[in-house]
Amino acid sequence: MKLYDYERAPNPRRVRIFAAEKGIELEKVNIDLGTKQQMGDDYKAINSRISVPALELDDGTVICESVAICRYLDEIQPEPALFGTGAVGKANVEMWHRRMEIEGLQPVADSVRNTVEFFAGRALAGPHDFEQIPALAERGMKRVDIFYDTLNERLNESPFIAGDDYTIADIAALCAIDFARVLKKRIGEDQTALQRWHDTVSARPSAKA
Ligand SMILES: N[C@@H](CCC(=O)N[C@@H](CS)C(=O)NCC(=O)O)C(=O)O
Repeated sequence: MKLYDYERAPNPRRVRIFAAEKGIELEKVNIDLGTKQQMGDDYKAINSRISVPALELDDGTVICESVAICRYLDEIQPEPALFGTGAVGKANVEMWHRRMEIEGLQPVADSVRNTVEFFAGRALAGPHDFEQIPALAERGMKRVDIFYDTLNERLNESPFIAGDDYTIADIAALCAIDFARVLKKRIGEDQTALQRWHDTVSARPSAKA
């Protein structure tokens, strides 16, 4: 299996961490987003939506979308159960994971892509070009501040985001928070539960995958 990857990007990192937690080794193929390699014909033939990650199976099947790739990896290697267990447990992980995507990854991406010069004319990943909208960046930063506060409150009552166990919700949140460094956003000194959680999940070997 080949993972089309870019080390500094948050979405491929979600897959790398997930695979590492499962003990699955993936052959990594670097697609250099810094030189816009994703827009070249070679990569377009693999993923016409010109984004990473993409997972190519040995039979040539290509799976795009980081969560779809994680779902596939979870099917071939169910342990540890990073999507939760049982009807309520799975729904709970899904709920927290969606929140981490919508309330964390999305506003960080809005802020980064609507401010950083590199993304001028490319405010959204994908095959269509969009100009930056500064108001979206401003709203994104407010939402990022709220995200950190909400997460800190949650982690005051729970060791991990979805409860007692490390799950895909922790992976999404870690990738959002580490990507927010681009915005010079840091965990506040008073956000001690969030800092404790960040230290814990960052110390797992998978965080370096
Ligand atoms: N929903 C997609 C998002 C993928 C995505 O946005 N990938 C970014 C890197 S984190 C990308 O490929 N960007 C290429 C570009 O900006 O042209 C997923 O979860 O895989």
